[in-house]
Amino acid sequence: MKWRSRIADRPRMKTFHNHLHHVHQGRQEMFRGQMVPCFEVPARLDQVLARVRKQALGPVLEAPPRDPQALAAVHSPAYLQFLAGAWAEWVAMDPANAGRDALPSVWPNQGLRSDVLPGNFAARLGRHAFDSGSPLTAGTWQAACQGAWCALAAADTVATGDRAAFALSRPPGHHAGADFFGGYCFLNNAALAADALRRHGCARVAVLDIDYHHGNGTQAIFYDRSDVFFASIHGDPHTEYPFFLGYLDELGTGPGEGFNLNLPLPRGTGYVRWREALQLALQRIAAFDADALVVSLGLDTFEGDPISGFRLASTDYPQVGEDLARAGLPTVFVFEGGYAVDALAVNAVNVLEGFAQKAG
Ligand code: OKP
Ligand code: ZN
Repeated sequence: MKWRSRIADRPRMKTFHNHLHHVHQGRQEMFRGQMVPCFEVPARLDQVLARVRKQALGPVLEAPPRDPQALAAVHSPAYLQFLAGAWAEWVAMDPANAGRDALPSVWPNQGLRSDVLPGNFAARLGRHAFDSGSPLTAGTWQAACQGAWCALAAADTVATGDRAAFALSRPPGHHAGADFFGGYCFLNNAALAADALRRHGCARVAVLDIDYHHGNGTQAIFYDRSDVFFASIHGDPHTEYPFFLGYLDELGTGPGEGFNLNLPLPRGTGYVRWREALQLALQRIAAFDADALVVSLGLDTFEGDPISGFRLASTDYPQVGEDLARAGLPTVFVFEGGYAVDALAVNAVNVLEGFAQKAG
């Protein structure tokens, strides 16, 4: 009966999945002057969840809802108030808006004032956004909140003794800042998890963002803090979204100086060079002496990703998980990007299985 004990010994990781994710479903995003179908689709999560179950990664759970006040740990009250009521305001402007998503068209940049908050809804939509590619829909607030509860549940689980947990949610979170959305992200799940680990008593928490795109929201949230170290490996913002943050010389500010690490790599980078960056980031996390790790797990580093430019193969991802496990830290995985829907589930679960096997 050797096989039986082997199954029983199989390392297991809890997955908290966002069971309400499908109520957020953007219709179209602005791309090169046209409206195109959204890349960030519900099938992404459905596929990953099915594979988590198929591979028996571990228990699949829903997260208990919480008071939205919990989101104020990383988001501003004004932003949360705006997001909670945005859909109702959008429809109140014109009943026909119920059949359209809200997208901003004006922003307080280039010397315009962001310290005033106009009454006009379109103006406030732009004030709290940084791109026109992130549709705000009827279910966005509800889905984003439930995603945040998944991240917080995963953090709680890890803080109370589990070696690792997986927050499987969409919309993603790492582009969302204290008071803005963008890059398909509304609430910063990874930042909420990191902050929760701090509150649970971890003195130092590292966030490692391995999504193809720089986690500008997470960086901004922790930029002046020395208790959360942020490291990101991503497409060089000279050519890659989000363009206006993610450069090597962004080191943190004030007490946070020295606690931010950006490792931009050129479009076209393959696994060998990418892994060197991963090793460097993990060395810095070890030097920081982190007590816990949050991984912003984007799988858009995959060679087949339709909107990204690295060249990792499906067979590389188990070793990514092994390398992460070697850091030896309690680890919360937070799902971010990855748009090659057919390969996404294999790639995501490959990382988690590589981790689980190495972590034992
Ligand atoms: C979110 B996450 C494609 C243009 C890029 C924004 C990409 C957001 C990526 N039409 N739009 O980091 O995976
Ligand atoms: Zn991404």
